[in-house]
Amino acid sequence: MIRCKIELYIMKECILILGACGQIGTELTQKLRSIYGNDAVIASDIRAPASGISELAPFEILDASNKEAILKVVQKHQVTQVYLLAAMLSVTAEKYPEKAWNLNMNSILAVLDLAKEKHIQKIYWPSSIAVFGPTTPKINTRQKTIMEPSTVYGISKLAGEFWCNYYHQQYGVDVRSLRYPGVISWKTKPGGGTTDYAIDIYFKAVKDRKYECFLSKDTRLPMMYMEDAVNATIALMQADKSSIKIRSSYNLAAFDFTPEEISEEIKKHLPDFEISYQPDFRQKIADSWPQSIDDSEARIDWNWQHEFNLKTMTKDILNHIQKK
Ligand code: AKB
Repeated sequence: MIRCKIELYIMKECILILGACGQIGTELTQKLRSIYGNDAVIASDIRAPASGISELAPFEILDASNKEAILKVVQKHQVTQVYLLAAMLSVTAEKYPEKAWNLNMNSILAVLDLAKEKHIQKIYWPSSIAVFGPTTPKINTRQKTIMEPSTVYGISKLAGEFWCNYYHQQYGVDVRSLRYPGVISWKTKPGGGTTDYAIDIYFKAVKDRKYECFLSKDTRLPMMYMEDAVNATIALMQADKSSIKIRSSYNLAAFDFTPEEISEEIKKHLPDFEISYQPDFRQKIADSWPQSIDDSEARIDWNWQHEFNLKTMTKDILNHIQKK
């Protein structure tokens, strides 16, 4: 009788986060470390965090668009998965179109190539509602619809989505992506986004009891609390490969509101809060995006469910900022 000895090698996951000091990167790193352990999640960014490297250790200084530098870190730590969060957002990208295009495109192409060359096994890359444009139907915007983005950021995200799908079809790369709406957080502030007003408003409400909004009072945009965005990201990455039917990027939604509606919600906690409106160039960007998103594919394919709404999010954020 021939005896076959089957040895099972269980590969330990090691995750590299590119852009770990940013708004989403900070909270995603914390959550992934609570799941996989500190040493299994390597944080990285173009520069050291303001609070000092030791707090984020293990930490690497890394340019997300430099493929060779990423490869060195991948090999050093035997990285299996990469979460690429480094990007230039909508407002900053309009100011520096070339820089934005280079960062947003070179980083995703570098990581896709590393997966094609079998250095890494899985990639997470965020897209955005910015892939839609002025000609897209605005209410309950579907997964597949007219997509003619009018911003540099949106063009780079839509091109990135096509590249993700291409690398999956041609080379079997396991890349997963979500089209984030405006993500609202209180731990780390974002920089250079159009939806950032919905974060600043809470800080100004607590500190000054007034806020001047750069969007008009009836500008409705899709939004989500950070906790839900982080949970969605990890759920997508942990989902069985066979359940991921969309390899460009999934629509993702929780709720939507206008500046007037968020200010009314804040007033329930801080009755003397006042808002005024001074729309600027960012209004045009906001006007080009959907007002609400249909994310039924994400809910069906990998059971996405959000938890927070405007009311519960506002209560939670104000509690945290007031304690801070
Ligand atoms: C931005 O406002 O640029 C981002 C986004 C919607 O992707 N928050």
